[in-house]
Amino acid sequence: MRNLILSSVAAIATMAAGAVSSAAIVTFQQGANGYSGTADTFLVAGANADNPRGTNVGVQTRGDSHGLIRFDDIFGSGPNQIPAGQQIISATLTVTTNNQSVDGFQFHRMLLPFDEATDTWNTWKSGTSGRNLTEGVQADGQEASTVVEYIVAPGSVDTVATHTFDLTASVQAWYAGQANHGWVILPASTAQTDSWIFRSRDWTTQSERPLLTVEYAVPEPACLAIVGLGTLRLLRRRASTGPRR
Ligand SMILES: [Ca+2]
Ligand SMILES: [Ca+2]
Ligand SMILES: [Ca+2]
Repeated sequence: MRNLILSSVAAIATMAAGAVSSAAIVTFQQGANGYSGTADTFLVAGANADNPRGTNVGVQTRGDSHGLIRFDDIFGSGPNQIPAGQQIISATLTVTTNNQSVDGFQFHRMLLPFDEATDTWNTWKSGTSGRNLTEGVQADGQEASTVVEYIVAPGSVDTVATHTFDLTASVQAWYAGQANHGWVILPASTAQTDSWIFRSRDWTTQSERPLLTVEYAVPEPACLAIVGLGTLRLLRRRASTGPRR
């Protein structure tokens, strides 16, 4: 009986360890695994201030240009979605830079929806639907969050390469129920002239399109509940086997 109890303890320990190692990774990239929920575009002053750039193969940010990107349909019970009742461990965005920049940029969570098919530099000064009267998107707590979700430090996207940004807090907030309107990428200064362009979801080569990677796991309280239940059963077994000894 002691051996049985010891083996049960070992099984529970394995179960607890297994819960930690059962973390799953799901990726979202336009055209991969049937995913088609990426929306991306940029808003730019000047000649294209009234022209949507949603079908452009790049997302451009600089002093007078704001990048926008969103991944829809990432939560749900589908085969390549994040199911309910999990814990988001990490979330990263990986992009392929094809026009590098020495400048700095920052990601902010969008608080209002955007439409890559219709939105432009000038539609974001409409004064309607929550939008303010200034061209482009502002991190004013109205159009976009004042919180910087990720700082792209000067010099960190100065090569033609893939670049990855930790945006865990955003995905955790969306998973917790906040509306997922994606991110705006703003220049650190309106005076910046060195464009940063990464390949959009419209880029021909699927593997070079923006990639959202999310790792999730069974939340700890559930693991503890399983262990607790096992301990309770053990104690009962000890109690029931006690008198036989
Ligand atoms: Ca696009
Ligand atoms: Ca605006
Ligand atoms: Ca550049």
